[in-house]
Amino acid sequence: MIFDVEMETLPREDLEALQLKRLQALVERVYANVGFYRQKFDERGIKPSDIRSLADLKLLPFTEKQDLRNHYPFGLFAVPKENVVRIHASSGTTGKSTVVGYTHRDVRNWAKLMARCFVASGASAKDIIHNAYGYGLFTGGLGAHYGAEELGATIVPVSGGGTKRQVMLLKDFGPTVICSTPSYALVLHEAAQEAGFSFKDLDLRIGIFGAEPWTEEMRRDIEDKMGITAIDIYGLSEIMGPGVGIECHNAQNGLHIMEDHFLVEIIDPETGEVLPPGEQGELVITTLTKEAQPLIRYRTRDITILNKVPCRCGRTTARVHRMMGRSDDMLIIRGVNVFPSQIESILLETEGLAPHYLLVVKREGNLDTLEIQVEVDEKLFSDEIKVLQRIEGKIVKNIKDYLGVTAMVKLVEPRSIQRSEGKAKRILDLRKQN
Ligand code: DLL
Repeated sequence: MIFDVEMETLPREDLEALQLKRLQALVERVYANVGFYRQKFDERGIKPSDIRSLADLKLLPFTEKQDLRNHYPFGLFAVPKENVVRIHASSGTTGKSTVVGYTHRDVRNWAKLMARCFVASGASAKDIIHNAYGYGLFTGGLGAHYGAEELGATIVPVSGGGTKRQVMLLKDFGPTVICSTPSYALVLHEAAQEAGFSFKDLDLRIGIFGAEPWTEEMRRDIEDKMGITAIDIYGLSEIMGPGVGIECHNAQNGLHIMEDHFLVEIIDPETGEVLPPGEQGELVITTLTKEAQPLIRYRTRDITILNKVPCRCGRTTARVHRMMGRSDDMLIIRGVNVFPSQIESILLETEGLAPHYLLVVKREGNLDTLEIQVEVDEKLFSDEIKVLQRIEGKIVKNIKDYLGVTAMVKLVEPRSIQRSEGKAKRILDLRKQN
């Protein structure tokens, strides 16, 4: 099923005509109303009327997270403050948080896009949705909440945390859909097992997971353990929140971008040059319809690949590969670039390991070292030391063979790695603390 048949299946020609119309209106709007953009355009000698085709997008300047910080909190609003009905903000672990505003129409559009997402995932108005994304300044909770209501489904607004209670509600309310980070879904499943049951004993059939990187191997692990279809959902607060893109349950192969609202490009993160479909690079997004805080060519830092091949689900929208990492999370270990997701794939292909790990990066002298702490499952834990050593050796070898990096591997006890109720913290970079 498709929620907005007209928009999600527009012939590409019509979609691109709509995108151009919206882009031209956007450029006019930001030039007239946002000092930051007017100045950037003037510096480059660009006038809104210079945007005559979608290809002219490349004339426009990029927007970076730092630009939002420099204009903290409301400096990039394109409407008077009284027209803003909602504020969200990112947690700001690496500096001041970034703030986002929404008009009434922005909130309505977001709800509709999230309703599209639910339907793409295989859900319908008949479903009960357990929403374990955090409510509050984080966009996950309220984003999924409004979308579920727009669809007419039943939403259970549990938010993150209170794990034992969540497990009870999963049993008592019989939700058919769960929304959370993939890592928190694993925490909930673990807690269910402690309470004596498995997700497989419940009515759950779909998990809508995002807000943090995860891999195909993690998907398989989750689907096997929980007996559900695990769907990848992408978004970021600066652009809107969850719902910028989602996989369809028909193909589970790439995330459909809501292209009537977001114009996407893939660029070379070093040079800024636009790359063709099929090439890996940084995702850049222009918001075509946002009123309160539109962004032009926002550099997400997320690494992916654009795919314009039509999907068998019938949607005509372009897809992006599941996020392969963030350019700022890429570890450079003795000159070799590694994404945490590549390590996750290798770990989860190794039998006997649990999907909980921590990558500890240190500098010893002038050399970077990588230690991988990974939990073993209960069964393996009771095995002989020799067996454990053999597994450590196997992981070290696979990481060297596939990624070209020498790592130390430390198998740790079940449940010894810290669990998170939202986004998992998987990298401890001790180099940054000195
Ligand atoms: O995480 C919005 C969201 C909520 C998305 C719920 C999906 C579900 P931020 O907190 O601003 O917003 O973080 C955005 O999280 O740039 C990515 O690096 C990462 N991210 C989000 N979804 C995925 C995903 C929300 N499916 C940042 N796969 C983004 C990998 C993801 N990374």
